[in-house]
Amino acid sequence: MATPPKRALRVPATQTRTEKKISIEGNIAAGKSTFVRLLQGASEDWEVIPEPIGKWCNVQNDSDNIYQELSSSQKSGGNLLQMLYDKPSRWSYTFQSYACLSRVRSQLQSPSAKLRQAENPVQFYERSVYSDRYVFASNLFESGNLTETEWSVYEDWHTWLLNQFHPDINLDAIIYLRAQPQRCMQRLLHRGREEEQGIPLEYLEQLHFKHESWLFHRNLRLDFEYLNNVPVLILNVDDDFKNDRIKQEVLIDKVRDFLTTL
Ligand code: UDP
Ligand code: DCM
Ligand code: MG
Repeated sequence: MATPPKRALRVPATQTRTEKKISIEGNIAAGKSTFVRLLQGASEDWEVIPEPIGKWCNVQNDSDNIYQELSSSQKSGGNLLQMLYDKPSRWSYTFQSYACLSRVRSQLQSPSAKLRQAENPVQFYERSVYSDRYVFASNLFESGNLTETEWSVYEDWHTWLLNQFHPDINLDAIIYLRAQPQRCMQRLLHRGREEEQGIPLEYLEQLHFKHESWLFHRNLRLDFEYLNNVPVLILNVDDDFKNDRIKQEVLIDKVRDFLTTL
């Protein structure tokens, strides 16, 4: 008898899910990964889903058995992030499709067994399918790196896909890590991710403007009605918090207070 195809297990669409889903948004190198690491250590009830950037820098088909025969050095796939920054007019559509696909896949993971036991479970995502579209893809379209056709195709499948996964993938809240583009540039250079070293300040300014319009001024037109009313906590992270225990505690306290309002 033929073996049925493997399907990823996920929680069925339900209004009764107990965990809150919160996205951590912010510009490139604002401090999101640093911040979610803090959250991970701050409560047993909190779980973090990092951005799947490893996949974007080494694209490969997980289900393709051929790779099982290869050594790890031979497995190396394309570096889509590098390709995006080298030639955005060629690779923006491919990158944005893959970024969103891999994010949907990682964000539909069921909560861990530990989280399912928690009294007040929270899943924190590093970014969301909404910043993929309303910050990055939209900005690439406005700067001429996605054609009208590519943008229409992207918008069409993005809306359809999210509606299929509604309400599993819906957010209960957003935390916006707000930092000046100059500060992000400093952190980007300090982090030294090779693919990003040619990013100009102007690009971070464009992305900042998009975040501000979406999450600070809240005047961006969104196709998902519920998102207009999702609560947003704004945390200023211009000052270094990575190396300052007091600042870390202040930030975590703000998150705890925010959670009590949801
Ligand atoms: N960073 C820092 N101080 C902070 C926050 C971040 O020095 O208060 C550094 C961090 O160590 C990293 C860089 O800034 O080298 C970017 O941070 P992260 O990767 O967390 O940013 P993301 O791109 O995830 O928002
Ligand atoms: N990125 C992008 N488009 C997206 C999501 C991310 O171009 N939809 C890029 C921006 C950064 C990297 O991927 O170069 C993510 O890193 P970070 O977490 O530092 O913002
Ligand atoms: Mg990060």
